[in-house]
Amino acid sequence: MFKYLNKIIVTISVMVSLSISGVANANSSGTIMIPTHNWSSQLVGAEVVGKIFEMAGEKVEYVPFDSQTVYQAMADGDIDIVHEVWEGAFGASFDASVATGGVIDLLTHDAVTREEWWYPVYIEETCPGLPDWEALNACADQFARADSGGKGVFIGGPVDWLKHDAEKVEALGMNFMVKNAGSAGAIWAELDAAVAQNKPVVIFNWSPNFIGAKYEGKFIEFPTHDPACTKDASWGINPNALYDCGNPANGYLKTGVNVDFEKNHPKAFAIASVMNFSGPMIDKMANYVDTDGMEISAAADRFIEEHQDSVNSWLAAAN
Ligand code: TMO
Repeated sequence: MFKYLNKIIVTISVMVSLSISGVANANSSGTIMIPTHNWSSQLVGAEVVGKIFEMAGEKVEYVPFDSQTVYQAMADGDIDIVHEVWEGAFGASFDASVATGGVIDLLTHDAVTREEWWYPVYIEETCPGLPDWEALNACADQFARADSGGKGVFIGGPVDWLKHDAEKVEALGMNFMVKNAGSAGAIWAELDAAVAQNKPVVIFNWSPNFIGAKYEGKFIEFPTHDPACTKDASWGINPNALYDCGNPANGYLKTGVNVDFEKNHPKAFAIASVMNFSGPMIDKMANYVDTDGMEISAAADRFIEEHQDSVNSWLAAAN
């Protein structure tokens, strides 16, 4: 009997904590659930948002979450707010969650975003015609590796960013293969190693981000994005395939919230409605961690310190 007591206690406490988090969003005394993802600006921003909500008297909890499935979770009420909805990576999942009626498209940040293939500028010396994608493709062999069968290697992001790079390569008939990095840090490691040896490399990158301050580089120019490109195969230069285009070059960055967020957390809702991040703010969030080597929570404190006027104006919305 005693042998099982521990297990029973553990089981009961798991059930209790599950039911507590299960009702967390159902009333105004609940905890605000904020997801954390796998790139630095988001991790810092999540704690900036959380700390500001705490200043207004709310309770918050951070939950590591897949950056695609988080949208359904927000529609279901398990997540309250996603403060970095990048159009290129998450627009489709976000739109689907808004269409369920469970998510509100609350705010478009001032930050304008781009997510795309990117190279350090010295590559232009050996590969003429960049940043055009056909020029890149003509130089594919320069980007080949021992295990790539003669194809150029593109270092993509983690798979949950769902960039459709393999489909893009296929649709555009490029002589490239996609190697997905396991983390944002793994992309920067590939870039650092290549730059140190002056070797060709093409990686997934985005803006705003810290890396543009570290190395001079450019995004590859693919055929200009059009919403039809990802929905209608007949659109674009390949009449039989989706994704024969680049990502949006002037993408949005949005905040989305659960449909009951206003009812459950009116103060946090009021703050989130005006908490607008600029491009340089997102740059800084990434930079504190990726350049300065700060811990996430300390970086969030520093952001708040260095943006006291903005933070105060956001907090004022709760009063
Ligand atoms: C989703 N991201 C900003 C890493 O491209």
